[in-house]
Amino acid sequence: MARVLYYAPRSPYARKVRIAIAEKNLLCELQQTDITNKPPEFLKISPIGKVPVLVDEDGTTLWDSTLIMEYLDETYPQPSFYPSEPSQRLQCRLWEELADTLGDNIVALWLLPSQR
Ligand SMILES: N[C@@H](CCC(=O)N[C@@H](CS)C(=O)NCC(=O)O)C(=O)O
Repeated sequence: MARVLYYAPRSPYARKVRIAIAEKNLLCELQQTDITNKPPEFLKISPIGKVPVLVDEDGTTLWDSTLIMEYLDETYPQPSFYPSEPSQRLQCRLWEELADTLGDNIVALWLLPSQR
């Protein structure tokens, strides 16, 4: 089956995953998803109702951009996104978490209201 990424164009979390997919040169269908009026088939695979959601070629389905990034890096290691050395990896994850937390605030203040 084809790999599919459920995304919204303005989602910074989906964009993070789209960049990793492009850098890793993976074939992937992009399924644009209306997060203000979520289709039932999307809610079936996304218990938290948020994009991004990745459905991999073997049917592996996962959500949350950070979990998707870790999964992609472990499953398709070239080129690698996270450093392998533990302290460098931790630094990278800390910056990613900081960016995601800032993203949460931006999404709450700006992106979602302007899409309604
Ligand atoms: N922690 C999640 C956050 C995902 C997220 O907040 N996505 C937003 C779009 S930017 C969403 O789908 N919101 C829909 C909703 O809250 O109903 C991740 O990193 O994937």
